[in-house]
Amino acid sequence: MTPVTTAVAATALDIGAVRADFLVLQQEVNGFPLVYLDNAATSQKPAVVIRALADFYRRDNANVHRGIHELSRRSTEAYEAARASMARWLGAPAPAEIVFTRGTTEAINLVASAWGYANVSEGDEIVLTVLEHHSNIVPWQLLAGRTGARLRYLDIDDDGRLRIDQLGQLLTPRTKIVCVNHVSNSLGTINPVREIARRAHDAGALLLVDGAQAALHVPVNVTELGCDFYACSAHKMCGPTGLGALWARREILEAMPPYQGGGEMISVVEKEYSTWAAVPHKFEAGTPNFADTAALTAAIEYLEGIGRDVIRHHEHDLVRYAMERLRELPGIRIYGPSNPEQRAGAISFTLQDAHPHDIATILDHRGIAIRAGHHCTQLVMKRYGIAATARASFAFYNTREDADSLVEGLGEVVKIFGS
Ligand code: C6P
Repeated sequence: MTPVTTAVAATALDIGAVRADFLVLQQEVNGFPLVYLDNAATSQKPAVVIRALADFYRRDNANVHRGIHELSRRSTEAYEAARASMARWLGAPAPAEIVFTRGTTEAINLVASAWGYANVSEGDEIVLTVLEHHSNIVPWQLLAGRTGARLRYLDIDDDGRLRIDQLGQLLTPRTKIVCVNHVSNSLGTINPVREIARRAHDAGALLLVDGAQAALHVPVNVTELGCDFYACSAHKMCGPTGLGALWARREILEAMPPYQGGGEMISVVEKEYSTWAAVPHKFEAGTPNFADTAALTAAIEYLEGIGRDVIRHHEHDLVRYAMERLRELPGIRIYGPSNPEQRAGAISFTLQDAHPHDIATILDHRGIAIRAGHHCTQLVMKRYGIAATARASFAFYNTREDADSLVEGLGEVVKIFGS
């Protein structure tokens, strides 16, 4: 008899209760129960998050840090509580090291602009990887274009894993920063961030981690990872859209010039110059997204209630199961690590000669939502010599039955396009 270990028992997810929290999942699309497998694009929101947003507007709505009145006090408290929640979720040493942004994209642009222009000059090198989302490429191209810095790229192997062996040759005394995603949005690869941090630091460079696809799916602790910057988006972790966070080590934030100018980020304004507010407010010009931060706290508390290890365990089981089932389809090619241990929720594939958009359309007719295209990772597509993939991406509220529906729907694709 196989003993049930307490570890496994402790990681069981009450999937029925969880799904009941996500009202959006309880609908039919095109006459079929919705199977939502587009979680890498955005996650769904549990009822507590939707309620928190509505409650904030109903009860507490006022601008933060400005008015000395009860509602403004509540709003400010909620805003700073969200910062503390995000710090806890990312394992950050202090809430003051969390800067709220519009999302991962803005967080990376903030670093490329504010840190970049102060620290990168002609002939310096920035190390990226071909596995990056465009959000972690284009801001660095803009910086390189304006400063004369050089971009260098770490490749991936055929299995979609970073060629860490190339780091020795790519890291030089001119390397200022290494930028890498924690989890790939198109291949699902979980990258060895800790090792990359060590190597970058040994070379005298900083490490920025794009955590957009990690924040919900794998345990994140920025202190243990040893990185210098970590960016993520609330909407990909059951929180609201239009909100994200940048974590950076305090001394780095303190040394950085502001990103944008405006209200909230100043200490004193004179005719010719201004001085800056303390970190993190120095980086939060203008009225912040205080209503959505209230909902973010609810999202983080909800996820903490389930438990990160429970989420990871459930998703890992789903990905392993989905990969096994997908491999039954004739002519399928799955991109990214063949070992599910090295993956988080996203599975990219092509199926015979069917165009990924046709695959997505046929699945949509059966109520199954996936994404098709280059997933804002054109360098990954180029690496494999393809234009697009179909991508099914799982979250903790998905089930093995969702994977079965996907495979059944793809069976229909094979029937239509099969040779
Ligand atoms: N990826 C996807 O379908 P924003 O848009 O700022 O919230 O996140 C940008 C971003 C940055 N890095 C990675 C690894 C990402 O996956 C994303 C967003 C979505 O894959 C939309 S393109």
